[in-house]
Formats: sequence, structure tokens, C-alpha cells
Amino acid sequence: MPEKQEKQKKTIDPAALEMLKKAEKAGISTMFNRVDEVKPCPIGAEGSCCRVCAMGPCRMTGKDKEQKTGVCGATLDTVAARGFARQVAAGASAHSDHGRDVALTLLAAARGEAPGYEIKDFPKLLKVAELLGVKVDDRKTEEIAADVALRALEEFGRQTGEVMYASRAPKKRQELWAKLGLTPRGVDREIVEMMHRTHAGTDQDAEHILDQAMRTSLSSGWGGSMLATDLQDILFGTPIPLRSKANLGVLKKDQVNIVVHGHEPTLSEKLVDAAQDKEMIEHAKKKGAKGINLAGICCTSNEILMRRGIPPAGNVLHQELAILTGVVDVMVVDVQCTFQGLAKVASQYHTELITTSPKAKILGATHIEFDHHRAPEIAKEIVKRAIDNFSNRKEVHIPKFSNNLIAGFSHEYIRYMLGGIHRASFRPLNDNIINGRIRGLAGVVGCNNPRVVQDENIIHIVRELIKNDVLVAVTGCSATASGKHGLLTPETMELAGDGLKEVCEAVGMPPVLHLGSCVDNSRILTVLAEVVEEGGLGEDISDLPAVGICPEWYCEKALEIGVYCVASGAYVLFGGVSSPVSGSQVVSELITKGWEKKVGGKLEFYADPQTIVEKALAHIDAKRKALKIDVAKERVLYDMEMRRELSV
Ligand code: XCC
Ligand code: SF4
Repeated sequence: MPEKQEKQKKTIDPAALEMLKKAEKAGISTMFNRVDEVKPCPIGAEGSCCRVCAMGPCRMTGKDKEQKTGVCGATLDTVAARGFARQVAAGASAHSDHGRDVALTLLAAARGEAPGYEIKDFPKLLKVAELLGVKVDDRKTEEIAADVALRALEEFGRQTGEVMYASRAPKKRQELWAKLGLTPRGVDREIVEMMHRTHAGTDQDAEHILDQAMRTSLSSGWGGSMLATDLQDILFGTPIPLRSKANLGVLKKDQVNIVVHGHEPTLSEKLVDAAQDKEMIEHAKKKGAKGINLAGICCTSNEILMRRGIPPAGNVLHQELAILTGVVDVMVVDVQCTFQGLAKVASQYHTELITTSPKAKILGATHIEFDHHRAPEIAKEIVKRAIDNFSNRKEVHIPKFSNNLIAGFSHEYIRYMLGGIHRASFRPLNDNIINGRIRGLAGVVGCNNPRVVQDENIIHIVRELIKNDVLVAVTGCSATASGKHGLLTPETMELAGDGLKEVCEAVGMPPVLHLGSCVDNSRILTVLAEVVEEGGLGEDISDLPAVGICPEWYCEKALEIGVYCVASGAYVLFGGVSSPVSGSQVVSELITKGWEKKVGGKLEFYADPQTIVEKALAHIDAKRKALKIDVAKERVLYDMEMRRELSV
């Protein structure tokens, strides 16, 4: 393709393409065109700008930038490390503050103060109680749940010692963290210390700053985020596979459409109930609609997809495009990745944009504050507003694109799927990695970024990995991208390499597993820890033939996830826009070679997705070699081998 044409390509999603044409015709501004109007600041992009005090802001530019300092004397390395560390802290705060609110809702539910919420997953409650050291005996469910919530809240604020979930990591990893002083305390403590250390004139040793960035990320990965996942499973159920569809085609012309967007499932779960309420449906029919249709964007969408099968209308770059269909009667947003540009687009349509979090308002939106003490009532109020807005639609245009998908693979379900109810275990997975049918594991996670052709990197990487026998787990907007492009169905087996295909056929699973939202990347950590524990693949996450990939990252949360995976021992590759510390040679080396030496994982950035695939496969092969499982074995069909084993 000629270079000029290539440059103009914005997305590989046909539904998005259709909406972009519509936007252009109507003169409506979206992220896809604003990205051309706002050039990225090159100094900020490479981490060479410091604005932590009013003696500056100081910019280190020019050929001799490595020799320059800010007014205070800070070097480029300190500036780059500080900026990066603050981004990691912000990412950790977002995931963990989400987790804290879930703990507060669980507490209220246990105390009978949050009507509409209940303990949906008792076995998981017991498991989490055990992990948090909460007595079970023959206590009432509510009592256990209240204590679990209180213990979880203490974990967020743990001042000393170590966050309890750190004990879920492989033993060798825990020892390494302890030796390096990386074992995290509570996430609140680590984030505050990160902010303190990066205040002007405090920590001014790049490596030392980056150590605290790792510790902060770990307090989220093995703390706040993992608690968010676990407590949500207790309240809303641990996901099991279910069918759904993805892309703008899930919106319905003859029904009231409510799109939920953001991250927290507390309200959206209740919106699912309200949208299925008979009275509400009757009301919708009276207003001329055939029913009420709920769909989602981003991770709140992933949450209710995983547990309720509610279809995603798209990933983060679809938020404005959904409104352009003209059929979104209400868009409900909570926190994170819900952009201000929505208000302008919504004002050009009949769509009512509703903000709901006490933490987030958008000028021009209606604010209906969420309160878990009266969630069903608030949910009904929102659904009613959507119904009442149905008749205000003008011109409508829904792209006819959506793909079938299977989602809902929790780590609990993966164990069950592999071993059955009585022998639930990761053994078959480990065995198939050892015998080479599965070459390795990859988590493909994270966002879209309008500076990258939407979904292109994600889809290229996922397809290439499964073709090369790598079993892929997806979360966040990469999961939605995989769903939109048809990669989350069992039929995707046909695209997998022979070995992976055999395993998928035997188990009946797709080669790309949707593990949930962004906080659910903690499920990936759990899978990796359990695979290590199962045995035969080394003693630590850093021994595994596994990689983490974020093909189209855009936000601080993505960086934080990347860093906690690295600090847990994983090789992590970021795609799309360049490294936020590329300005400093020293910091770039610290997060790659330096971290590899220190914690066995490293963080690298490559614009080209094929380079990422090659790096990932090379890493997987190197780990296989180190484990001495790289020698080709005689190939026998899966069931033949089983029969052989049975006859012994
Ligand atoms: Fe946001 Fe979680 Fe990124 Fe998507 S993937 S753009 S963070 S919604 Ni986490
Ligand atoms: Fe400049 Fe130092 Fe202030 Fe940063 S902390 S803005 S480098 S004077």
C-alpha cells in the first residue's frame, strides 16, 4: 500500500470505518481526527520534561541533553524515572481505588445496608476468607463476608509488613522480593511513598525510584487489583464461559439502547437487573420500543460480559462512535477511560450522557450519583430516563457488524476445564507445554490508542501467536478487539498451529481465552503462579515460557500492569507509541537489562507488531531451552497418547 494511504488508515474495524465516514460527513469531531490536530509533545513523549516544581518546568533537550540538568540539578535520568514512576503510581491508584469501592460495597451488602447485592459466590468467599485469614467455622455467610471486606480494607491501608496476597506468588518470587526490598505493603502506603519520593528534592537516584515503582505496582497487582477481582467474584459470581457478540452491530434499532462505559461493575450489574425488569420492559413497550437492550464499552462492559453475557459494543475508541449510531438513548459512565469528548458528541445527538461516580463529573453530562445503599432504585431511574428518551431519536445508522464470541474464562474455570470437577488442575496445561504441543503462554492485554491503527497490532499479534502454538489470554480492550474480529470462538482453532489445535480440540476451548477486564489481569498472575506450583516448568514465573503484551497501550494503568508483570518475572512488550522514558538512555536500560538482571523480567517498547511477535517467540523458545523442554518429541495424536497411557 502506498505510504500516504497507509498513514491515513485509522482502523481495521469495518464498523468503526463506517462510523468514521459518517462523522466526517456530519463534521463531527472524534478522537480519530483530533489525533491529527494535536501533535504529541516530543519532549514529554520521551520523558524529558519535569514539571514537579515551580523553579521549572525544566526540559532537557538537544544533543547534549544527557549533560543538562534542571534548575535544581536533577538529571535527565532522574526526571525520566520520576515521571514514569508517577505514571505507575497513578495507574495503581486507579485499579486499587476501584477495588476499595468494591470492598465497601461488599461490607455494606454483608451488613444488609446495600439492597440488591448479595453473596453470589460462597465457595469463592470461603477461599478468599482463608487467604485473608478470616475465620470461617460455622459462622453466617454475612459475618464472614463482613470480615472479609474489613480485612480487604485493611490490606489497602497496610502500613507495614507485606500485603497478604503476596503469599500467592511462587515462593522463590517472594524470597526475591524480600531480598530486594520489593515486597509491597498496602497500596495506599506505596502510592503515597511514590508521590513523596518523586517530590522535588527527595529520591534522586533513577534506579532507586524505579525500585519503588515496581513495589507500588506490585501492591496493586498482588493487592488492590487482585482484591478487586476476588471481591467482585464474591458479589457478582466467578465467571464461567458464556456466549455473546461484540461490536456496534449489537445495538438495536427497535429497542431502547443503554450503553454502560467505564470500569466498575457495581452499578452496571444493577442496570442489567433493571433492564430485565418486567415493569421496565412494559414501560419501554408503552413508549414504542420492543424491549431494552444493554451493551457496553471498555471494562465495565467486560465485567458484565464475563458474568452476564451482555455484549460489548466496542473498545475504548468506540465510545464516541457508539453515539454516532443515533440509537444510544443513554450512555452511563463511571470511572476511567470515559473521555470528555463524549459530552460534545452526545450534545449533537439525542443521547443523554450520565456520569455516576462521586469521583467523576463531565461538564454537559447529567450527574446521577451512584450510592450502593440504593443501587436498584438508581439503576431503575437511569433505565427509565433511557426509555423516555427513545422517542427523541433522529436519524439512525447501525453498522451491521458484530461477531460471536465466548467469554468468561476465570482461572478457576480454566482449572476445571482442564481437569474436570474432581481433578481440577493445571496439570494438563503444564504437560502440554512440556510436551511442546503448547509452545508457550501469552497475555495480550490493554487498550487502543488513536495514534495506532485501531486493533491492527492486537489482531496481528494474537493471530501470529496462536499460529505459532502459543495459548493466548486476553483482557481489557484487547479482549474486546479479539471478540470484534471473531477470534474468541472455538472455530478460531482452525487458525492455531497443529499442537495448540490438538489441545484445544481435546479440551473444547478456543485458543484465545477472554479472562476479563483490566483489573482481571490479576487472574493472569494467578494462572502463572498456579502453573509454577503445578510443577515441571521451573520454580518461578521468570522460568515460564510466557510473555505479556500490550499492543496498543495508551494509559497509566497499562504501564502499571506492565510493571507489576515485570516485577513478577515476566517479559513484557508494549506496542504502538514509543517508550515514555526513551529520552533517557540510562532509564531505558534500567527497565530492560537492569530489571532483567534484578527481577528476571523486562519492559520493552516496539512500534512494529511483527517485531513483538518475533521477540515473544524468541523469549518463549529461550525459556523452553533453559527448562530443557525444547527437544522435539515424537508426535502422537492426543487421544492416541491418552490411550497409550491408559493401557499401561
Ligand atoms: Fe481503558 Fe480497561 Fe485500556 Fe481499555 S484496556 S483503554 S485502560 S478500558 Ni485496560
Ligand atoms: Fe526543574 Fe528540578 Fe523543579 Fe523538576 S524539580 S521542575 S527539574 S527544578
